[in-house]
Amino acid sequence: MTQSPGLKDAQQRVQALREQIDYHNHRYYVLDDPLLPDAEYDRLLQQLAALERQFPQLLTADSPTQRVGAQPLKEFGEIRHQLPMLSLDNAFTEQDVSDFDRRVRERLGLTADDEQVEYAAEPKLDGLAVSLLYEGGRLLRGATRGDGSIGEDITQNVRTIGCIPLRLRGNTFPAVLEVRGEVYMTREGFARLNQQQQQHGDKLFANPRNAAAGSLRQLDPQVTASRPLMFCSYGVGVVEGKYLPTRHSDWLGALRSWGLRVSEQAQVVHGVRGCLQFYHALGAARDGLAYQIDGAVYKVNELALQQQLGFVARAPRWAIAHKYPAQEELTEVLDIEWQVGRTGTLTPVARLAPVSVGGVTVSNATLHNIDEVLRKDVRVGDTVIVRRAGDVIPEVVSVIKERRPAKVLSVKLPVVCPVCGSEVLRVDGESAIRCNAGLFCPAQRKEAIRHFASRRALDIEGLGEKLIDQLVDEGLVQHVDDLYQLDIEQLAVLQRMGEKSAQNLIEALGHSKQTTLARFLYSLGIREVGEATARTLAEHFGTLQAIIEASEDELLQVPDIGPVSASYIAAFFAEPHNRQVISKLRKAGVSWPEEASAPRASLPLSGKTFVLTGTLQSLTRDQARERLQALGAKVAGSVSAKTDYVVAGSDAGTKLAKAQQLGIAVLDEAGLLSMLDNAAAHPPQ
Ligand code: 9MJ
Repeated sequence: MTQSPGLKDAQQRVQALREQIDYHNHRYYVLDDPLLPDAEYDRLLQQLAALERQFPQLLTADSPTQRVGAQPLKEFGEIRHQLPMLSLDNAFTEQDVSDFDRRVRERLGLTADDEQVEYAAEPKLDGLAVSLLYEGGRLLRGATRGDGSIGEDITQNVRTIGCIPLRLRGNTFPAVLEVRGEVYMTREGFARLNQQQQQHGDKLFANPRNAAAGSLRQLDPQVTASRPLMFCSYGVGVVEGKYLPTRHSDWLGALRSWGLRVSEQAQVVHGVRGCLQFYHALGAARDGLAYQIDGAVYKVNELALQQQLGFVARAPRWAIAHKYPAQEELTEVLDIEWQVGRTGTLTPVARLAPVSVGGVTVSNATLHNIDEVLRKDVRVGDTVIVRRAGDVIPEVVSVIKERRPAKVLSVKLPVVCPVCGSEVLRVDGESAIRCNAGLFCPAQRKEAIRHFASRRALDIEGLGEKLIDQLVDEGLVQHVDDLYQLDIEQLAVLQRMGEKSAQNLIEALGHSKQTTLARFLYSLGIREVGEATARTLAEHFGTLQAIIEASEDELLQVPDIGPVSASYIAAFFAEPHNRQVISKLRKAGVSWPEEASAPRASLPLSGKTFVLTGTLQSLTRDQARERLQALGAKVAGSVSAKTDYVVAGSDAGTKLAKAQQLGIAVLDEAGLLSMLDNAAAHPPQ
């Protein structure tokens, strides 16, 4: 708002803004369900900061504008933990877990076979244990675990972590509450951070745990603020209050209700069997989690029983960490080869002496690209650390230089394509070496066919790598459209192909012809067009013809398509050869249901509902409504849970109050104008 409010107005506005910001912060960080675009959130913060500058008497330490701002420290102060911060004993085998459970039951006198202990089972996050002290719901202090008795005062750093509330939500929290949990970094955050570090020529972090530790122990809170840290609570320390939960699992629910993040995987289980089931299910889900975990934790759920069990030395008797096998191992590099990918990129691959990593035998690992090979200086004969993380291809992490035999040669970079012998090019500014022979290069042709047939593309069952090798090597298939010209006689004479498999493949080819536009686009293997982009293109344009005819400018209007993808897409369809392949595929019967209706969501504000209230300075309400509607928005008369934004001019009344109550985004006039300008300039989200 542009008019200058009095102190009383400002006070109300400041409070309302803080509530809104806290609300949206909570949706973003704790519920993983953000409601506002980042730019909108930033605008709210800026409005608040402006008011606080104008009325400094309204500034408080728990204002969301006050997360960063403290001066760098010379050193961290010490904090003595009132209750020791315990660590956990480890279990490595099922037997260890069963022994733990037996000890628990013996101590509790639950010796009958049918007397099972109730456990709270949780993932064990791989980060740093941190204690947060709240008094009257306000964050007062943050501390590292240190040696369990004395930790470091990292208050100003924990304040910068977005998912740690500066104020607890609601009014049921205890007067004094020490929350304990883990500060960690997601895999994605870690990858992004390392990318930035590399760009700035700064040191790379070896893993998310080290990155989290390094980021948290910064004397300058500005640095911590720039790092993607997260916090997940898993327990409490000192608590003073009434009506407190009596089970660990209920504490987790309470912490969540007060606005703290807790694990979504946490579960109540019964007995050893329940624990092991949890361990295996979590193990199966592990690679798909956004963050690294190194085990499961089982805690006796009843707090009264925990008390009875007590602790020994540094670890409680009522909990144990059940570790997963290591995901990193040492092995020897037998050779380094270069593989040619679908787009001609040469990828260095280390052939390794087979080694079991986390239960899977690894004999190849990627070295990513030429820069990585040079940076890590991996050589044939070296002993290296290999890591298997998730579904991703195992990678060489680093070389143990001390174990390098004498006289090993550094890697020779390829000058010709190992498959077709064409010269390779290194594109300036990129770390890729590329064979530019395109579909002349059998490796690229094979990869293109493999991609076309893959499950998420045309899903041609039975058309595997070996078969594609034969089809290309025998000259039966050059381009993907040739697949649909194959007949049983041609196929049946190939190795490992009887009449029956040939018949099956022909049938699978037949089935594959019924597809969707999105799958078809994805199957073409256009650079930068993954599944999501293919889907977006299909939804936006509706027909293949419209995509083929789209100019680069039109492509740029599509959400998530940037200049690079737009130019690849346009170039792909401009190439007569590609158009020919497409037309042959269609002639062979490849088809999909054409979108009957007009393309969906074609306007930037489609699907968004606005409510206008109060007086605007620079345009009338009717004008505002027309501009919103022209961009696809719906403008409603009253505020409800379906409202996305309330636009509040001056003298806004009950509608504004209702919006704030429902946690609906409120735009002032400047916010509306900038949203209209943005929407007009940008495609829909
Ligand atoms: C981790 N690291 O995820 C505990 N932890 O409980 C979980 N650590 C813990 N619990 C008591 N989930 C001491 C440490």
